[in-house]
Amino acid sequence: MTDTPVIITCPVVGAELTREGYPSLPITPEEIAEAARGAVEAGASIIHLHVRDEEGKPSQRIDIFEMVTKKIRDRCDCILQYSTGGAVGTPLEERCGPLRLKPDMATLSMGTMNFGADIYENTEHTIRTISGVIQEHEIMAELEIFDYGMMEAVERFEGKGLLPDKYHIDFVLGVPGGMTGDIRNLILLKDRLKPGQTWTVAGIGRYQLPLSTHAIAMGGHVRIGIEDNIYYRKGEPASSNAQLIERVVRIAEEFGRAVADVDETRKILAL
Ligand code: KMH
Ligand code: ZN
Repeated sequence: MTDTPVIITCPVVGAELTREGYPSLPITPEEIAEAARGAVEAGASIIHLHVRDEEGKPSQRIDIFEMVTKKIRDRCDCILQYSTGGAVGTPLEERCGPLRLKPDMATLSMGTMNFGADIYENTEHTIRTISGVIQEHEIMAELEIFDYGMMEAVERFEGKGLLPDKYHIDFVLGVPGGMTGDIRNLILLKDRLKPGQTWTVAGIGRYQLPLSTHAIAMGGHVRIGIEDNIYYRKGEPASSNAQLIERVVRIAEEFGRAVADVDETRKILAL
């Protein structure tokens, strides 16, 4: 067991959820910033950020990212990780747009996949382009791995010199179309990592709790929040991002791992 503090990343809103599906979904800049503040108070040091437009629709508009960033920065100290995935079907140029605001981190999905009934498109051109913009703005990349082939793609792209020199890895398990959150999948993926590579696991839906627990036990880090899972337990919606985080903090304590603050997170990720 490692005694490295656990980094908690919180995806506070995501792009897929609606108020119909989750009535207390944070949507306005004010609500998203408040949700981020609550998540940071509960133990998150990284906020994975999507934003919504005036109609509550997922958006990659730069002005909204700027406004939400300011509101979060006014409320709390955290590492901001912008989504470059956006929503399924967001044009590539829009996906890259907010990166000109130079967030601390940004996501980079490593391949195309079925995403429920849709297609989440990340062609070689998409990956090259987003990776290029991330490097141009000297942003720390988080590679999003939804399937085993994407782990192999990391090596392929790296071999061609197309990835940033250093990056963090996030295994996103349980999206219909990608790998499930079966623990054996996490073990398989982790075994493929280079020595010393930092990693997080994001369990979707019912996989969130078991995968978070295993990541803590296996020396990894945890992504936990409403974008990935709206339930605290079967049939009981989570009251907030913070409620989900508080449970992970308690589990980490039981395993003897502290929760990383922002400075510790920067050190662990060499940000
Ligand atoms: N909304 C998904 C289609 C990311 O943030 O980089 C993509 C996503 C990944 O959420
Ligand atoms: Zn996301």
